[in-house]
Parts: sequence; C-alpha cells; structure tokens
Amino acid sequence: MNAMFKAGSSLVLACALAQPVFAAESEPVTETAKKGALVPAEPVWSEGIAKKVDKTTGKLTIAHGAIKNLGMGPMTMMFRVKDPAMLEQVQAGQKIRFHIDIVNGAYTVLRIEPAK
Ligand SMILES: [Cu+2]
Repeated sequence: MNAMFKAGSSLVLACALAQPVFAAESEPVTETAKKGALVPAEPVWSEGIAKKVDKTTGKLTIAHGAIKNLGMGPMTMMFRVKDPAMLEQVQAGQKIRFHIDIVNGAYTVLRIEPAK
C-alpha cells in the first residue's frame, strides 16, 4: 500500500516537472512545448515600436500594444531577448511585431520581426 502510494506520487511529480513554465492556462500546450523546447510552434504576435535596442545586454525596450498571451495592456517596458543576435534585425524607432512569453520566470522575446 505504502509502496503504491510512493510510486503514484513520483509519477505526479514527473508530470508537474514536464509542464513548461510558459504554458498559459488559456492556451493548449503544443507538441513542441511538451518536448521542452523554448519556442512554441505557434507564435502569438503582438505589435509595438522598438524604443531602445541593446545588443550587448540582449535587452529590448518596446512601446507595446496589448500582449494577449500575457494579459498585458499597452505600455513601454524593457524585455530580455532569447538571443542577442535577434536584435540585429531591429532598430530603434522601428515598428515591430514580436512574440513574448515567460521563460524561467522572466518575460522573454522569443520571436521578433519588422512590421509593415
Ligand atoms: Cu508591458
């Protein structure tokens, strides 16, 4: 009886650990996310204007519109980017679209591209 309980609880723990941090409750967990990849298969695009681009620290300040998947309203704030190399394609003052999600407890820009 005791042995069965232990086996059961460690299985539950394994499942909890497998759950990616960035999976919002309102969104289904994609196959990619289940495998532990950082970038979900389908980006959730939001729009904004790049205000400050810091390639050395990998930080990007965005005057952003509503970010639906984070439940965040419009504001200007700084985000870290997944890879500083992503900032090569962005300049201050440029209109951009981006996908931000929570990675290891921090808002992280996962995808970014110039917007028209
Ligand atoms: Cu914000």
